[in-house]
Amino acid sequence: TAKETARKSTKAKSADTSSITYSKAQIKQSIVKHLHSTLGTDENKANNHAWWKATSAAMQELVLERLRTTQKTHYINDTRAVHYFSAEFLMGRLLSNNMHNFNLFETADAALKELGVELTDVLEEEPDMALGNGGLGRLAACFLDSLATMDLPAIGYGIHYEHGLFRQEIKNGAQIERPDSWRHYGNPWEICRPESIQEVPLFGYVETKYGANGRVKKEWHPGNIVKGVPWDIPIVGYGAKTVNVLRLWQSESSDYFNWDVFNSGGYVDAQRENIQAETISKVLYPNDETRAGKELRLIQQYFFCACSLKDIIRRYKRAHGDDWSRFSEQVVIQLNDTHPAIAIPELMRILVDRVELDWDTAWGICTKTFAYTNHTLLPEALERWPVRMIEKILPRHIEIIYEINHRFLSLVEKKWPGNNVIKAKLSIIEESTEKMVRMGNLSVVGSFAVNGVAEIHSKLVKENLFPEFEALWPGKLKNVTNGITPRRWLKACNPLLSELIGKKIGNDWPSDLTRLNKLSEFADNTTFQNQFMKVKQKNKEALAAEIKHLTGISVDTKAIFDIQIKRLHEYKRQHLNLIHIMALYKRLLEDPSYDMHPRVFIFGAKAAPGYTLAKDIIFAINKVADKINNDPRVNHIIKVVFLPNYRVSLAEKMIPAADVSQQISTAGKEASGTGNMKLALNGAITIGTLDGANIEIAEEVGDDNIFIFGMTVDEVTELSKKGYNPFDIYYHNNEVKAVLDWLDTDYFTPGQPGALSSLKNSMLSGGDPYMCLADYESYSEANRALNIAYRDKSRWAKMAILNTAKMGKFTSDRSIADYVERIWKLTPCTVE
Ligand code: CBF
Repeated sequence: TAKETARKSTKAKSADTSSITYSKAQIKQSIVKHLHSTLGTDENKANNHAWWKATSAAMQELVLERLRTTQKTHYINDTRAVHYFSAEFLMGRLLSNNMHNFNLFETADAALKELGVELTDVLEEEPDMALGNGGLGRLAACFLDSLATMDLPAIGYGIHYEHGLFRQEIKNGAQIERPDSWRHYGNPWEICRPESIQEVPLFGYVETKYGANGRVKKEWHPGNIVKGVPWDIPIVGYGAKTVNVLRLWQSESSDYFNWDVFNSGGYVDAQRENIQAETISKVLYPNDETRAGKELRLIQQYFFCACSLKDIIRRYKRAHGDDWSRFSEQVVIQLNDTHPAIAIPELMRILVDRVELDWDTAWGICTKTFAYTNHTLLPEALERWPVRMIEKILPRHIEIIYEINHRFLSLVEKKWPGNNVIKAKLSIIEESTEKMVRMGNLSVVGSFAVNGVAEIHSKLVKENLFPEFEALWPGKLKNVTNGITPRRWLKACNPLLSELIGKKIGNDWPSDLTRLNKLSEFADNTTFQNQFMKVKQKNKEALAAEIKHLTGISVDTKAIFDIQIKRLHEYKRQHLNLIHIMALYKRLLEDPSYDMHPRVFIFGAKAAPGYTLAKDIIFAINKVADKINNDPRVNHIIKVVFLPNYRVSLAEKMIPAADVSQQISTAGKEASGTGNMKLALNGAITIGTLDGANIEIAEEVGDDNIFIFGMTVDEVTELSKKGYNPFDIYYHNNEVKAVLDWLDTDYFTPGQPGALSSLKNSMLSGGDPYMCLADYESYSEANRALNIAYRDKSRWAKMAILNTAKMGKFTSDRSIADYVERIWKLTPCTVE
């Protein structure tokens, strides 16, 4: 089974980590050496940043040695490899992760101590590599960790954004975006590989030529050529045997620099082209779940796909020359969402125009090479590009897309003769006022497998999004439930809990998470319950200190720490959480003896800069927080905290301290979620809807250990069909009415009545598209039940332990084992 594959391929490794013998003295010596000869400073002058760089350089020395052996082994064995194409990789920090994976964390800690330096301070110096928006990018990062851990030959391909996701500041309650400069002062992990630079054509026109044999030949004359410079980030697996690579492309102007303009004195004009080329990898589009629809975004997508394909082909040809028959045996390309879908026509272009294979052979290779993961059903996230835009930027690709579509529609005609409705629905080209290319349809047609990311989501992909594709190609649509790496999301981020678990059940769990299940045996044991909750308490104290440091707010660590961390989006319903907090506030004002355990509501979320309502919700959370936190009538019972600049490294501090995990999306909208898994793994109890992976979490932990509320997917569909009117609830539920009306006053925004009205409007006249009000009553009930459960210390401890114990399924090692078994058909390659 998939689980066994995961276990087998990682089993040896957990024992092997101990074989990495690198002493404290050696680490110390290496750090000092780098301080001196890499950074040109010394122990007396070095600040924490310099220590971070020197320590990273010392680690990188080990990493590169393993990288070399890995690459050599893969080359000698001519391994089949997965190539993970993703516009986003949300890596976070690497030093602590690499130390853990080398099993050198404690040794390095001791070495630095002897040098008079605190490792925890040094780790704080590392900027997050925030080359992603949220779940999709972080999933890619977890997958890279698991692939290396499981000794699977893999390479991640993406964009070397100069600026990752913006840094969020909060000014007077509102989000302000500041540029992120993750490599401003140099990044010790990346290696530039100028020897593997690629050139990428853009714009121009296509010439049709007729060969002597009557064969039509297409020649693309690009109007512009940019250079793709690869930067490699080594990816260290747990146990540090396999070190794979994440290759990120940076754009530069090509050598076709405009020398004529330059020589005739137009120095500045000649630079313009440089700047345009460099713009391609300048910045990550900060949208989660919405298409950007911008020319530059399409160019970014094509840019990294074209570079990556050339890179793959170069490597393939080194081993197989011009024998293309084995290409799809050696190469599998996973498309992380439709963002890299343009790789499909690009590979066709290479095979047909350059290699001169006939169409059918080329298409055969393509459709055995690509696989596609769908991450969302939200219509606004399904990419469609105007035909005219593709025509302009990629004139040859649009011809190829039309040809793919033409051949595909003949297949549809065979299956459903004369059915133009189905044809219009399945067509890759959408015949709207402005013709569009549907990247989802292109991805399904051009791939041999398509998967959703949780059981319910995959079911909906099959039944609602692509039902005809399922009929056309039964079995092509699959499920692979997401997962998270337990190395980062438990071992490294929660050392106290990891230690406790280790003492109780041994230290094999990071490479076989199902072993956590052994903790269930101790769920009723009072001593273990106390130990478990003591760790939670310590983690809460650490977070409380961080909250104080970041916001100045003091919180009671005996209160329930209730956490909602994720991108700000209406479907995730942070505003449902907020109106419920307001209702609690109101209950307390009206009845000071209202029975509730003190609770700190903690949020972390970035809103896309152009998403006004999302920013309004952040503003509202902060304004309500100001009022409640400063109201002596209630602030010993409720506190509300919005932690600015939510990112991977902040998540690592928040997650271990959570008592409650808010996973409250409208059923059917959250494809999977992965924060839900991280929080539960660290012993937080979920209050959530039956959406995405929450359903599978509920199955694992059992109904007694989760607070499920709200409508199911079917009930949501039913209600939409019937016609949902939020005013029905507004007029029948006094609490809902009072809270929404409160938003119209200036109670939370003194002197500015109406400053929070957009929230009320969205939930009333705006039609409440995500049905907050419909789920309100049930949410409020679930919160009551949660409050009662928390009062019973032993019951809560048992629930928390069982949440940790039952998370085995959600390791990304299991997800990867599923991909291997159901899609990639890879074999592990041990690196000696
Ligand atoms: O599959 C990973 C995650 O991807 C998203 O973040 C996405 O960008 N579409 C989804 O919203 C998450 O549900 C999912 O866990």
